[in-house]
Amino acid sequence: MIDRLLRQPTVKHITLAALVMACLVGGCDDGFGFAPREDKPLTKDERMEWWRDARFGLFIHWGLYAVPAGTYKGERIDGIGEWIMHRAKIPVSEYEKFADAFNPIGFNADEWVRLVKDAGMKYIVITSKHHDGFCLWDSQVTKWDIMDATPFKRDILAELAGACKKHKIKLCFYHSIMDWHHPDAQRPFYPNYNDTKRSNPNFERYVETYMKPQLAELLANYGPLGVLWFDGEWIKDWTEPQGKALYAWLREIQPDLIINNRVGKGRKGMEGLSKSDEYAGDFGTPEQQIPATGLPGVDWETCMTMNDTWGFKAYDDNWKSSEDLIRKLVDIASKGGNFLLNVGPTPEGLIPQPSIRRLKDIGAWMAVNRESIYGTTASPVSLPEWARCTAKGDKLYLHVFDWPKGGKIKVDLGGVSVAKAYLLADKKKKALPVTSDGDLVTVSGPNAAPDAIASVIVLVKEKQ
Ligand code: FHN
Repeated sequence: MIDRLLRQPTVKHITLAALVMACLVGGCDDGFGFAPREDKPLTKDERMEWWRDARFGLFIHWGLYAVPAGTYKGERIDGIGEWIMHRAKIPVSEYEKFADAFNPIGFNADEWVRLVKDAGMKYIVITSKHHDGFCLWDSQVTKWDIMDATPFKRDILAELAGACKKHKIKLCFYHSIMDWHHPDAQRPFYPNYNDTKRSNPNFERYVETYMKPQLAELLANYGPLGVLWFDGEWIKDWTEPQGKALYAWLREIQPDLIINNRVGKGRKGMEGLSKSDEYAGDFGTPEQQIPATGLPGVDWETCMTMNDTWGFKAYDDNWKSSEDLIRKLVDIASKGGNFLLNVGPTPEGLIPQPSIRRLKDIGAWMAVNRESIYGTTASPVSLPEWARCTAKGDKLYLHVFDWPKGGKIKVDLGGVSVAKAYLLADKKKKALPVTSDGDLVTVSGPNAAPDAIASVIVLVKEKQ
C-alpha cells in the first residue's frame, strides 16, 4: 500500500507520514536493537542515549563516483572524489554512463558489518544519496538508482539493513538535500552545479514530490533508523524553516530518529548547534576537525576521512596512521563527542585495504580498552598534550599517549582523590601505587609503556 502510494509523487505527504508511522508502530520488531516503543514519547536524553554511548561509527561514502575514482578523460581531478561530477564539469548525460559500469559484485554486507563490529564501532552512516543524486536503494520515484540504472540490481541498503540487524549495529542514512541530477534542483546550474547564488523556481516541487517521498521510502523500508544525516544544506533554496519543518515531519514518522544539524542551517562556527532553538537538529557535525575544547552543552560528532577523500579515489594514498586515528578517537571522547570515521569503497564493492588495516588496528585497541570509550563523558580535568581523560560513574580513564621513562605518571586532577588505580589492560586489576601532593597525583606504572599508542589507567575515585 505504501509502495503504491510512493509511486504517486502527488500523494499528500501528511497521509503518507501517518501510514508509514502506523506501519512502524504496528509492525516492526525490535531486532535492530531499538527499545520497544513506549506509550510516552522519549525525552531527548532517552532518544540520544544509544548514540551518546556508542561514541564511534563508520561513515561510508559510496556511489557512482567510485567508478572514475578521481580521473576523468585521463586527467586527475583535484579535490574530494565524490565531487568529480562538479569539479570536472561532467554533464548529466555523461555522468549517467558511470551507472553502466557500476557492478560491485564484491560487495558483501555481512563482511562490511563484521568489520565495523570488530573495529568497535556501533553504527554505520551510509550515503543513501550523495550530491550526484544517485540512489543506493530501490527507489520507486526515480530510475536514477541501483536497481534501474546499473547492472548490479541489488538493493544495497536492504542488504546492509539485514546485516546490521543481524549484528546489532545501528543503520543510519546520509542524505544530500542538494541534487545535481534532478531537474527541479541543481541540475540546470551546470556547469556550476554548486552555484550557491542561484535558485531553481521548481525547488519546492523537488522537495514535495521527490525528496520527501524518497525519505519516506527510507523510513518505511529499512527498519527503524538510528540517524538521518543530512548534507548539502548550504544551497540557496534550502532555508532554516524548511529544515525545521522537515525535522518535525521525519520525527512524526519515526519519533525516536536522531537527525543532524545539517537538516537546517545549523552548521555554524565550529559546526555545532546553537543552544537556543534557533536551529533544527540534534547534534553538531564538525567536519575534518576536532573542536579544541569540544562543544560544551551540545551533542556533536566529528566526521573525518582516513585519507583526503570521502568517495574512493584510486591514487589518494595520504593515509592517517592507525596511531593517529586511535588517538583522535580518544581525544574526541575526552571532549564529549562521537567519531564518525569514513571509508570509500571501490566500484567492485570492496573497502580499500589500507582502510581495513586501520579498522583492524583500531579494533585491536578497542578490544582491550573499549570500556574507556563507550558510555563515557568528557574529561572533568584539563590535561597536558600527552594525556587525555574520559569519565564514567566513579571512574576516570587516563589515556597516556607518551609514557614517561620510569613509568611515573603525574597529573593534576584538580582535587579528585583516587582510591585505586590499575591498568585497563590488566585483567587482574592489580593496584598501581598512587601518591598525592595537593592536586598533583602520581601513579607508578611499569617502566615501559603498556600500549605504544594509548595506555589506559583506570582511576577509581574515592567515595565522597
Ligand atoms: O560535500 C560533502 C562532502 O562530499 C562529504 O559528503 C562531506 C561529509 O561530511 N560533507 C560535504 C561537505 O561538507
